[in-house]
Amino acid sequence: MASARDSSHQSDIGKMKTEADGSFKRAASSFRNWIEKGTEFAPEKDRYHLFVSYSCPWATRTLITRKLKGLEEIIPVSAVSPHMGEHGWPFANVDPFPGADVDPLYNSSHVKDLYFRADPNYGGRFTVPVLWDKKKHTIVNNESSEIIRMFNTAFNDLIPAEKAAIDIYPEAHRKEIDGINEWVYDTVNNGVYKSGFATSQEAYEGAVRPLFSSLDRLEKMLKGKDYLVGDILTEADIRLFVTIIRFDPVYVGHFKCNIRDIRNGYPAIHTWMRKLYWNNSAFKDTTNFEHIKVHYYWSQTKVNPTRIVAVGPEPDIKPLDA
Ligand SMILES: N[C@@H](CCC(=O)N[C@@H](CS)C(=O)NCC(=O)O)C(=O)O
Repeated sequence: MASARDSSHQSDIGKMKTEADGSFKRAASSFRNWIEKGTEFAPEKDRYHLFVSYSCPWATRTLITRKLKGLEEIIPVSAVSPHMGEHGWPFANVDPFPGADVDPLYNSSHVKDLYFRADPNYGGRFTVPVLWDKKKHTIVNNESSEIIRMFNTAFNDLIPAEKAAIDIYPEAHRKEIDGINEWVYDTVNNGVYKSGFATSQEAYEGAVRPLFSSLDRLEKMLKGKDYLVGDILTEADIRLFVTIIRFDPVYVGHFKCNIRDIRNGYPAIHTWMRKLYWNNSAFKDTTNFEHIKVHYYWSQTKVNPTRIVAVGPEPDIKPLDA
């Protein structure tokens, strides 16, 4: 169900404007419903569907949490092609790509078709992740930080006890997690985008320097530690991991985040990242370097007009004993 009106300013990243000072500001997500017992969005098996891109760090937060919590059977997933073009994210029926899927619900061509199905007057960007309700034929939520909180608790009655017991946002650590999330979001997760999408020298330096100050701070925090908060895996690790795993393959070159790289410049962050990746399939199986690299280098033509995909670094991630 495509809209008749021209929505290219919403879907084409090439038409996206930066602020007058050359800085990039991320728009807030617009579907913010909550899956909760006793509400119109009740937790049910096979009622919800998750649409993602493997390339997208925000979407990958939801993939990692879905797998950690053992929600694969409860919430099926479909992945788009990494070629985000003038119509936004395409499904495999219009842009076949290894690892990309078709939309099994409506055979949509693009993610934007889902947004217009949910709201014909939708005026925002057509972002992933999208958590879709098959019963109401609408978007439940398109904000990854909220989707992972729902995955953490809402379906606990429907999964095995050992999966229900996994808590990535434990009560006792919430204040600390919230505190870390705040500056990691602003300077690291979004900091790489602010650096890469900047269209003035000042805006770029205003993003890249705080980014590396935060990496320096994280390096100290992770020295000799497997996790950021306490000695357990929390959403703070998940939210940081998705940016760090993309750092050397994409952000160093494509987004000019090159004061240092992770593998040579940050031994503690590097070890933390490799342990999560190599020791936990929720991280490894949801990381697709091909989708990651092709998406950024191909789609963001303002940053990389030739669409040439950089070949390095080799390997994408080093082994644990390197
Ligand atoms: N706040 C959102 C951000 C999601 C987001 O920006 N996703 C990007 C891909 S990494 C996207 O789909 N962009 C499409 C566009 O802006 O056209 C979340 O965390 O879920």
